[in-house]
Amino acid sequence: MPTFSPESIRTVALLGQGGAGKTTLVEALLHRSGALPAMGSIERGTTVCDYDQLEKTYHHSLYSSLVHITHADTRIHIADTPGLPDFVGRAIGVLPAVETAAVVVNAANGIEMMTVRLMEEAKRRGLCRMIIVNKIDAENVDPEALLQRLQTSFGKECLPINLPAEGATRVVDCFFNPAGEADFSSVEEAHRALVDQVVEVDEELMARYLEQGEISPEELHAPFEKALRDGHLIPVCFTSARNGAGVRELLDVFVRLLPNPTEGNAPQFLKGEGPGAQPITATPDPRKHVLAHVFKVIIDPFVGKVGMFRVHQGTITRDTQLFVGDGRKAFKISHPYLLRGKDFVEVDALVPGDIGAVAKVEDIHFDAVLHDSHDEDHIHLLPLAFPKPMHSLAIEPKRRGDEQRISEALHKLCAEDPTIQVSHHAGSNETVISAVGELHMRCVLDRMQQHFHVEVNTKPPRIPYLETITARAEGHHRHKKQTGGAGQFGEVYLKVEPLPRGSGFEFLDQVKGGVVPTQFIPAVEKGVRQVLDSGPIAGYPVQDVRVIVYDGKHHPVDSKEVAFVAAGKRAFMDAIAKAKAIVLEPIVNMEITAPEATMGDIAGDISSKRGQIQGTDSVGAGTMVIRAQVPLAELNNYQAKLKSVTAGQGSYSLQLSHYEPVPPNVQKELADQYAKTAHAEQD
Ligand SMILES: Nc1nc2c(ncn2[C@@H]2O[C@H](COP(=O)(O)OP(=O)(O)OP(=O)(O)O)[C@@H](O)[C@H]2O)c(=O)[nH]1
Ligand SMILES: [Mg+2]
Repeated sequence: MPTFSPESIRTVALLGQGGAGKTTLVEALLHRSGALPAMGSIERGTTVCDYDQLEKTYHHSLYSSLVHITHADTRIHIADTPGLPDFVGRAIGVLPAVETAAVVVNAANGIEMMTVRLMEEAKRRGLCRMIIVNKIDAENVDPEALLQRLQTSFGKECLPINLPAEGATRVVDCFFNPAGEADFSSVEEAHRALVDQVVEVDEELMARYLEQGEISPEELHAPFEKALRDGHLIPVCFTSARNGAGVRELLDVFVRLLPNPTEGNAPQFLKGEGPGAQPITATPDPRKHVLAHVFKVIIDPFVGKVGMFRVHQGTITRDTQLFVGDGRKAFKISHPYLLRGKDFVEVDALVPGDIGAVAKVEDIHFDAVLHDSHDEDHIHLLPLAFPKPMHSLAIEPKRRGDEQRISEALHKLCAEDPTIQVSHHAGSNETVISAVGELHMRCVLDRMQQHFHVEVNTKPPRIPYLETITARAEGHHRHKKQTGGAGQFGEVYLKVEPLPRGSGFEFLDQVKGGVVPTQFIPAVEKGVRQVLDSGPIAGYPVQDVRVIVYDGKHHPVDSKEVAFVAAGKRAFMDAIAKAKAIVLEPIVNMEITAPEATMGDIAGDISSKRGQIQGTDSVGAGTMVIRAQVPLAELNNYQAKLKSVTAGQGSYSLQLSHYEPVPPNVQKELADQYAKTAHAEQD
């Protein structure tokens, strides 16, 4: 396979709402370019990109996947991404690998939640953006109205490069050779609107345009790229992946109008950590040092670890030695690959703009920078904004003895997917998996079973309640033991006081005259701390308490550490029992994004969950954001609830805000449960 120069490479990510037709469009593009004799289909599970068994089961892409197409002597790398909200992290993950984000809109459904979200994300990342309106062949579509809505939502910069024609069986070009009849609007007008918009970025060209009335497409090339880079132009193309309308034209647009790696907005790398980090820009020059970024890792049970990376600088060949991040041990790329769905295609060299893969390199991890010189370490990419996983389940092995294998499987899954988190809660001895949503969670569990052959039982995780006190109180204990020879003696008087919320724990020594000798004070503190893990009401950790030891007694022979640990513990238990303890619950900040029409139902539901609405904002395209504070304990299964209220169009994020006392009835319930389990343990 020939090596292309960076100038003859294009990189595009297809993004957008689930079901918009991205995966099918990749089939159509592959077929049109001659790379596939016949198109596969989602329904039969035969597409190049959705090759995973779970993708075939769900009829949706769950992972991003890559193909490369040669068209008009140009190599086009295309990343197909998942459009379901749970997997948005995997779509966002590929953004650092491409110059252009092509957001695919379903002509039948119009602008949807993920359309808005991904348009925003691509803009934040500084990518060139274009919109592909797909499914123009479908029933009841109105591409004219949709084009207007795109302009209202994303700006007048959204201008058509072509328009549907002959009842959406083909498209007519409005840029290169504007001639012919479109199904709506005028080709001539669309052409003029494009040129008007493009010349605005170049004053000299604009003057000439006003004088001559026309500018050739060649002269428009450089200002076109600038307009894309500046977000001054968002080209719109129309396609039907099903009947092939606009597919060849889309390949032409990719080749002739999209930026090559030297024309796009280069991604921002940083050298060094923290606030002192210096921005550096990679130069897409094949002769310089290698700089590549790993944007995806998969752990295949057969092939092992596969890292997918984008080359930003330098050339990678069979002999290239590369370092992973700040690692000191180089590895040799013995086989540089391109990917085509699940297939590896070996190539001689990868140059800036190429998206390649390497297998069986253990040190490779997600977001790693690969380079070939010690001068290039401590380089990383500006971090991506991944959704925080908030859907949690506690797991335990179905089969005893599987603990180790489960832990290994989880470790691998986390290495692949930055939106999965695993934590272990010592208090409840629970292993908790957090995923972005219910479907994401189901896929994680399915994958554990299919690829790693481990099965788990799941249950909702315990809510991390806390306990605290609301009144001052005094406590006392005399520990005295006389068994045979040496005795044990220690006596402690202490006070407890409530502290402001979030202060934690304080321990003060105000003993006068050495009645409790200084060397035993740490023992008293140790005893007190033993109680902190398990509060008096329901066994949750105790917080925001000050303990002051002010008096006591010792014995010259029998006083020893154990005696004061025991006395401190008992004295603290005595005090806390009188200090009007309460249970605190975590309150989270919640941000719900959903269609405007569902806002009433959502707000009502939040109020019924003891939540407080703090504000709402419109984010355009009929979409609103509600901000609220809600007790975490009320949000079990919220994903399912929101899904039913919004017909799958809503999404939400959570963040811990603060702790508040639980209502008395909840406290009683927790106390009763605790009493029951404590009883059960005693029996
Ligand atoms: N009528 C019509 N149907 C299409 C077209 N393109 C795709 N479809 C159908 O739409 C459905 C969804 O297509 P996909 O290609 O899976 O959509 P996607 O954008 O990849 O969806 P996710 O992977 O979930 O993000 C499938 O049933 C396709 O056959 C089109 O141009 N016209
Ligand atoms: Mg897909």
